[in-house]
Amino acid sequence: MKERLEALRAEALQELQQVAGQQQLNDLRVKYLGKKGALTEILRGMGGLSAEERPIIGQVGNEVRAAIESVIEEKQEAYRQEETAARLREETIDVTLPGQALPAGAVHPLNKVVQEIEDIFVGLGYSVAEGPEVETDFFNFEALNLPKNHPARDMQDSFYITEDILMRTQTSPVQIRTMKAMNGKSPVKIICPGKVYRRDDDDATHSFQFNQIEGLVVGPNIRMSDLKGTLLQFVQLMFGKQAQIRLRPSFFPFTEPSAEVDVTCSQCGGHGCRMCKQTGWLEILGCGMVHPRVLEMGGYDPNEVSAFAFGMGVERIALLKYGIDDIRHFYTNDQRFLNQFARM
Ligand code: 2U9
Repeated sequence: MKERLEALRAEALQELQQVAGQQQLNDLRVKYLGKKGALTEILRGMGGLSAEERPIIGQVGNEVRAAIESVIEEKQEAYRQEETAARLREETIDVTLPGQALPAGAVHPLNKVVQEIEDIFVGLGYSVAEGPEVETDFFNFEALNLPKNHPARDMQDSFYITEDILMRTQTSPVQIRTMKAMNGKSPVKIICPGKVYRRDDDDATHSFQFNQIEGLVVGPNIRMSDLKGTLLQFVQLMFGKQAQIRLRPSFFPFTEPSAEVDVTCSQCGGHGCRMCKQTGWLEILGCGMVHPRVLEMGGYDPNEVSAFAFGMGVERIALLKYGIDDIRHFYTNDQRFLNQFARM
């Protein structure tokens, strides 16, 4: 039996030396080491051996199995390495080939201006607050001291959805909502960016839908001088250190006193030109001290706190900043217009 085992080893190793391919290697594994293979077949005859012979033949059997297994494993490993090398050769990428240029998108100039204004006010310690574009009569008008018969509430001026629900005409309802949510706590220091809707005929300076940013600061001893200092700071960060402002008395139902704010004309530096109609000034926003009735409506005691507010149209700021003459450029998405802002 020992001779048969040794002969089997020699035959197997000989055949394995000439193996060609994984499939054949597998077949040889089955042929020699499988359940019905040659080795099992020989060892099955061990039942007829004496007690002394059995362990000796058993050991030879194990040695033969180990020798065949070791060569099979060696061959298997060589095939694996060959396969990996072939895959690496096949999947090699030439990193020096030129890439495919994809057209890059860019932030829309209006959103750019919004981001810039937000950055300035966040730098001054403000938070950004947002709210719904579909509003109730209470938040859009009533709470802002625009009672039922006020001319600004004319059906002709706003987009009404029902008698009590409309598209907001300004972002001020967000400030009212924020004040109410604060439950009389101060300070409040927010800016509210967003789209607003008015029934205007579209032209170079008007649109039925446009973007606003309003600001509100509530706290003890908030004064007009705080408002003016804040706006000067904003204007100089937005238009440059040389920019100056002036406040002209005005009227809004939600602020008292109220003012309109002009900035020195960036075109002529304040000397007078066509753009500023020879005045040296350009109007950029409205502002004022929040009306005591509005403070009450927001849940504050006007004897304990005061507040300032301001509001600006983003399109107008963008027109002035970039010297554009028609806001309709912002809405028509002409690539030749938009591309000018792509890398600004
Ligand atoms: C609350 C109290 C007061 C916001 C203000 C203006 C003045 C203003 C216009 C600028 C150009 C609107 O886009 S525009 O047409 N806005 O002049 N807005 S004060 O006053 C508020 C807001 C909220 C609670």
